[in-house]
Amino acid sequence: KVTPEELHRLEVGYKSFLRSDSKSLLRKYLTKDVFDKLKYKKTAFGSSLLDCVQSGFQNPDSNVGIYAADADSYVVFSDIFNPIIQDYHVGFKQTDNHPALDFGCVDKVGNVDPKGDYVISTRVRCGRSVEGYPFAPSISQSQLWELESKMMAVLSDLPGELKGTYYPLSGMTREVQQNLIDDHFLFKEGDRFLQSANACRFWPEGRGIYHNANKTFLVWVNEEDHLRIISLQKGGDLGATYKRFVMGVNEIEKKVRFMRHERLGYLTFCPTNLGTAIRASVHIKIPKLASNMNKLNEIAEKYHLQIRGTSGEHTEAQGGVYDISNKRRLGLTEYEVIQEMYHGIVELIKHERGS
Ligand code: ADP
Ligand code: CIR
Repeated sequence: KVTPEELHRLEVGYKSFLRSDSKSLLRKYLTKDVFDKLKYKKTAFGSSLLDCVQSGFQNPDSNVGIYAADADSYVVFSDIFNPIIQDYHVGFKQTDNHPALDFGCVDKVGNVDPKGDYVISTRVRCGRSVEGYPFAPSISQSQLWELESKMMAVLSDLPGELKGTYYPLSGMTREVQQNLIDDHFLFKEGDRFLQSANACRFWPEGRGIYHNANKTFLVWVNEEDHLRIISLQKGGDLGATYKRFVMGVNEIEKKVRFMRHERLGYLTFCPTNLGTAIRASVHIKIPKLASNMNKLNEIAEKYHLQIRGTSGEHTEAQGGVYDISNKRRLGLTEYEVIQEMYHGIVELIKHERGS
């Protein structure tokens, strides 16, 4: 049961949230009716509404503002998750089901910028949660260590091009860590959205990064999600990047069971990552479009693209370099996600060229 103290903190938090100028999806959909209906509820794992919304309450500049404190939160607090999911993933309704996994024909995916005029690098990543382990706010220190060792064993067995080394965050020098972050390989530290969601407990214990020798295949362990599986390379060859990504995911899935929900697909901590959990992005220089942000935003909306800064979400573009990716991940297959991103980036480049 929700204790009187928890209820009090929720009420106080909600009141000040309503006074903020937040433009988050949480602000849009957490009406008084929804709030009053959900404020007494708890999940089977003991999480409350506050555990899901405290990040959005404490960071009114959130885009979304909610995380699933545990897998059951998507069900118990569906009155707030469903409208946010429908809005973010552009039309995925409460009655819709996410399609079955379908990577499609990886050899059919092309280069978004064959002449190499605009795209600096291409990256495809997915989030995965591992069966039997709670999400970040509830995972214990020993579970973090256990999951890390399990993943170290799995990763040390990867074949061919995927072969690499695991580097734990604890014990890593500041300099090595910062270089990996600056080169866009490693997750950043101290993300205030994750911290206030209670997702950084025991940091840096149990966290780490695996990568192959030329850093084109990477796996993040126990950051926002249990796993982030990443393929990254210079230039615009989405096909090659995607092919390596699919190979990596398939190899890992031979040894690890991922959490999957009948309606929502792969389960992740943040509702924006549900479904395929794929974000396919380019680092791209588009100076003409960038000088007309209204136009750029209009094109992004039309093709369901999301624009981020050079160092990822909640950062600014440096030197005119934007991170542009698919926005939707739920309600379409893996192959469709990649096609959507491919098509969007090609159109964007057409506009930049002015043809
Ligand atoms: P996510 O893991 O959800 O994609 P971020 O937006 O924080 O999260 O990005 C993680 C890192 O990946 C950042 O350092 C970002 O700059 C880098 N990144 C994303 N897309 C690309 C890309 N196409 N090329 C190079 N680095 C990229
Ligand atoms: C936010 O709401 O801004 C953070 N909690 C991060 C949400 C994930 N962002 C996204 O747009 N994919």
